[in-house]
Amino acid sequence: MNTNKLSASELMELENNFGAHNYHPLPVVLERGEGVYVWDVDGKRYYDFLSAYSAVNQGHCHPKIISALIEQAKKLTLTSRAFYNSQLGKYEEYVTRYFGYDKVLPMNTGAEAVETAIKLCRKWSYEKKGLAENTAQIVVCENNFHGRTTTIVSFSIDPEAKNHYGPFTPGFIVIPYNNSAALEKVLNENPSIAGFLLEPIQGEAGVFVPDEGYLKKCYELCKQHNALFIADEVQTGIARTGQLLACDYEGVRPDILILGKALSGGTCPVSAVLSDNEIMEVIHPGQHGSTFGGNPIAATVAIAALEVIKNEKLAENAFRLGKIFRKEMQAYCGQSKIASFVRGKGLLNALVINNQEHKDLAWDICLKLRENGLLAKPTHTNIIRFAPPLVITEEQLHECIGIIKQTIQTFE
Ligand code: IF1
Repeated sequence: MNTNKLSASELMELENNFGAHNYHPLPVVLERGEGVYVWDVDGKRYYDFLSAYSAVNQGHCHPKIISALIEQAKKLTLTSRAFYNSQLGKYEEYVTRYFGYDKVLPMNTGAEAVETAIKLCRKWSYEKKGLAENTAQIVVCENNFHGRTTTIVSFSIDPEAKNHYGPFTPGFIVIPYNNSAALEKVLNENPSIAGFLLEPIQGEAGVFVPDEGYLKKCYELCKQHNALFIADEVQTGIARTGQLLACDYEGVRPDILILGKALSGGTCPVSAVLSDNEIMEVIHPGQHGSTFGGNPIAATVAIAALEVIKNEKLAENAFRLGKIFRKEMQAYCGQSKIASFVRGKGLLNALVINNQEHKDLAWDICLKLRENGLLAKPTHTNIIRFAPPLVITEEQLHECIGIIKQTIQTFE
């Protein structure tokens, strides 16, 4: 087949025919991106309000990140960790100082970093806390999303993500989110708790923001019971919520911090697990690793991606513009029959749609938004996530708010 000049529908058909059907994408075929914009194969331009699930916080194809990627790609791409490479040490020093930890363990995807954190926590609990072998329990929350591996879906409560993938990994206790009393109870009743793993804001659950004080209270409870507080900031981290980390809002410094997505500005899979020596030193040569983890391209690109966050004050921008977005959208919701309310922090926001009379309303709104030049994706049938690249300007944001309001208006 001549793959030079295929139409959008031909390209979608190819994916449909030759790719596994593990996604249901919005019908738009993208071929180019720059900053807050993406273009489809017909040259139509859109505002990207998904940002590859927060992997492109720095904007599409940020010139500084792309330049770092290209320059390093021309020199050395992969050595494996059987040898040292010229970039990894510099990155490890940079990222640990940046987030304030002793050490980093580099991986690739978010799920791998979560797996790494689980292994680290378990090993720490046997070697430092003194739990009996194979008894460690990790507490997690209902409606969590931490990735797709067999162990991670073992403690999911979403049947879509979990069903028919068993048998499942034991060693996890699920408690309600945003309920520190539930954590206190489980810590009091069970002496084998190694740690508590949570998202500081639940992303997949529909941008569910816990009550103020929840993270701090949970952190304190973990300290009282010598359990590790493990924050999955794969989605919330790296300026998305208006602070460098969502945990920063409550002055909580996780014992183990998990990062991914925007760590590479969306150029290649780069994830990281950060902790202090007391924890990280339980892992010795041969006990954990990855062929690609810590590769020279990842190391170089991650420094550039983190520099952009600081230099362009993206956390500050997300904080300020997020307030404007929620204020404007909340005002709209006040006089709307179908837009119920908006929630979120920084530029991680969700609009809850009343779909009682029209089940596919959120999907249909997203199709209309696409027509009107803005890309967003519904989740859980009635929630639309709005998460533009953090380089968006106030003027652009106002234009986008206009598009969103105008679009929803046509469904009222
Ligand atoms: C998919 C949502 C976002 C994550 C947290 C770890 C990972 C993720 C907090 C794993 C990944 C994704 C993956 C993506 C959809 C997505 C998502 F819709 F499910 F909720 F971002 F909003 N921890 N999140 O959110 O990272 O292994 O994918 O690199 O299609 O599964 P990964």
